[in-house]
Amino acid sequence: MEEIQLLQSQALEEVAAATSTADLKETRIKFLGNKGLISGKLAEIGKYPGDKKAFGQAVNGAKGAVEAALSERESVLLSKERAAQFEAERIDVTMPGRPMRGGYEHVLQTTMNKVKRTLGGLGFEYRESPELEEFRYNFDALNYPPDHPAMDDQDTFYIDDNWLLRTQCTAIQGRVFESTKPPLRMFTVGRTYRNEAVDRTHSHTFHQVDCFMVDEGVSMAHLKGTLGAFARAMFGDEVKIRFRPDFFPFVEPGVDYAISTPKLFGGRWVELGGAGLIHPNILEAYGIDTERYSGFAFGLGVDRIPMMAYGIDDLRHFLENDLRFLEQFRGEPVA
Ligand code: FA5
Repeated sequence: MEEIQLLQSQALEEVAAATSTADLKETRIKFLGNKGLISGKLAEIGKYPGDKKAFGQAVNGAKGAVEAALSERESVLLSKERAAQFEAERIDVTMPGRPMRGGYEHVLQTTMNKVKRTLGGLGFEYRESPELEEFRYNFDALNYPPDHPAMDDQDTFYIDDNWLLRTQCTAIQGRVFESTKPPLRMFTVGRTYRNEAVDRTHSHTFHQVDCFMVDEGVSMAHLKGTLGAFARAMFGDEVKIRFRPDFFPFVEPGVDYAISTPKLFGGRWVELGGAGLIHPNILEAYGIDTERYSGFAFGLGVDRIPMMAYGIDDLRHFLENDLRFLEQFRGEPVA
C-alpha cells in the first residue's frame, strides 16, 4: 500500500515537471500503460497477502489521481504548444508575393487569333478540320485527277494508303460541302504538313488559313475585295495586293497573290498564298447548281505573316521552343 502511495506521488511529480505533451505521453505509459508501474499492480492483486479489496481500491485511486493530473497538465501544455506552433508558422500576409512565371501566347497563336478575328469580322464562319485527313478530302475532292503531278508538290506523311497528314487546309472544302448548302462563307486555320526539304522558308510542319465562300454571282471582284480587306486588317491601310495567274486543280481561274506595304521590305512584293474561283467540277460533285452558284477560295501560310512583320529570317525558330526567341514576342500584336 505504501509503495502505491509512493508511486502516486512520484507520478504526480513527474506530471508537474513535464514540459511537453510528449513528456506527458511517456509518463502516462510509464505509470498507467498496460504494464505501467501503477496499473501493473492490479496484476499482483492475487498475490497480495492482506485486504485485496483495499489494495484494489488503492491502485484504482492512484490511477484516477494520476489520470486527472495528466489531463489537467495536458490541456495547459497543449495550449502552449499550439500557441508556439502558430507563432512559428505565422505568415506575413503583407509580404509581396513571388511573381508567377506565367505562360503567354506563342507568336503563331497570336497571328492565328488575329486571322480569326479578321475573317470572323468579315462574316466568315470558323470551322475546324482534322489534321489527320483522308486522301479523298486532301486530293480527290479537290479535283486532283488520279496521279496528277500537282500532288507531287504536296508529298506528305502517310499513315496508310487512305490516311495522311493534310498538306493544305483546303481539305476542309469537301467536308463543308457535304454538310452545308450554299450560301456559305467558311474559313479554317490550322496545322499542315509536307514532306519536303526543310529550309529557312519551308518546314515539314506549318500553318495555313483557308477561306471560301459560295453564293449567287460570286466573282474575282469579291475575292479581291475580301483579300484586300483581310490584308488591310492584318498589315495596315497602306497595303496593296497583286494577283498573278497560277494553277491549282481546285480553282479556275487560279492566281497567286502578293502584298506590298511600305512598312515591310521597303514595299517589295511578298507572296502570301493562292486563290481563285472554286472549280465548277467541285461544286457539281457536291450537287451545287453551278448555273446559280459560284464561289471563291483563298489559302495562305500563317508562318509567313510574323516572319514578314518581325523580320524573322528562319521559320524553324517557331517550333524549336527556344524561350530566348519566343520571349521577344510576348503579347506583341502582329504587324
Ligand atoms: C496551297 O496550299 C493551296 N491550298 C492554297 C489555295 C487555297 C489556292 C485556295 C487556291 C485556293 P501552296 O502550296 O502554294 O497552296 O501553299 C500556300 C502557302 O502555304 C504558301 O504560299 C506558303 O505561304 C505556305 N507554305 C507552303 N508550303 C510551306 C512550307 N513547307 N513551309 C511553310 N509554309 C508553306
